[in-house]
Amino acid sequence: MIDVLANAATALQQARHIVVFSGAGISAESGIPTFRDQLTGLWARHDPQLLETAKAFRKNPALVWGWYLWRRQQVLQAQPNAAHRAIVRLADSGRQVTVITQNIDDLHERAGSQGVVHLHGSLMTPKCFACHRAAALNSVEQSISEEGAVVEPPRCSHCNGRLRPGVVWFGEDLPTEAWKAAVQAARHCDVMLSIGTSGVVMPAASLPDLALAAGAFVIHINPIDVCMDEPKEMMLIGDAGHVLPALLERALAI
Ligand code: BV8
Ligand code: ZN
Repeated sequence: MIDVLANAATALQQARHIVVFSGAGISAESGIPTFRDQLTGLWARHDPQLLETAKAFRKNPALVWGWYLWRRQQVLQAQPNAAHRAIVRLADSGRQVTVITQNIDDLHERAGSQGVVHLHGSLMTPKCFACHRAAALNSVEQSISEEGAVVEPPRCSHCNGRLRPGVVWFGEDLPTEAWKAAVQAARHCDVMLSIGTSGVVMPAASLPDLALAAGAFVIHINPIDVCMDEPKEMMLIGDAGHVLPALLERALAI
């Protein structure tokens, strides 16, 4: 029986540059629902096409704004978990760690991670739908009673356009600098820890392939097997909040 944890620990020990690539699964243990989990997943209750596209916002801005206000409120009530904190310890171990996330929550930052690359934007950076200028965060001090409530988006102080969440919707390009930094890091890392992602949404899901093509090890952490069984791929089955601290303990005694 191959001790995958031992092999993963060895790869991590010898790594100088580590990329952490995270998805919704890393925030699941903080109480933030993922997208695809059958019952609890956001998409079990909502059609992303009706809420996560510019077309949806044009059609019903109050429904979409309410949806993101509800998600922001959930994130503000949540705390980083053991997986977010383990990544900070890894960076403190003197290795170069680049955190690339698909998540729009700020739990990596609240755990203490620096320079987090947000491929799909953030709930904390609203902007104007018309002039694209960033809006002051305090311009969205609205509370929302329950999921699905509609809330009229505030107006832009520059052009009076409607404010929108600073996230990347389907059909929208990723932020250029963020994508360039992510590709660069994936191509130059020794190990990529791919944590809590189903690997469906593009182009983000192509990053582990880029790392493998550049000769890096890719270590997946997920309760379900998402491995493509490439030679330098390893699959650690389990919850990130348990597996990642165990891996760091084994690899670096931290
Ligand atoms: C674009 C922000 C250029 C908003 C998001 C090529 C092929 C096919 C389709 C396309 C393609 N290229 C482009 C597309 C279209 C589209 C796409 O990929 N569609 C998919 C559905 C097929 N991509 C785009 O539109 C992208 N833009 O390509 O622009 C362009 C322009 C015009 C025309 C063409 C191209 C923009 C995509 C970004 C969309 N915005 N988020 C918001 O959040 O509301 S995507 C959003 O969904 C997340 O950010 C994330 O990326 C994705 C969800 O995936 P995961 O994070 O992986 O979450 P999921 O629930 O799926 O999985 C969770 C995993 O965790 C599971 O495996 C589970 O087992 C695991 N887990 C659970 N608990 C734990 C755990 N793991 C560890 N521990 C636990 N405790
Ligand atoms: Zn504006």
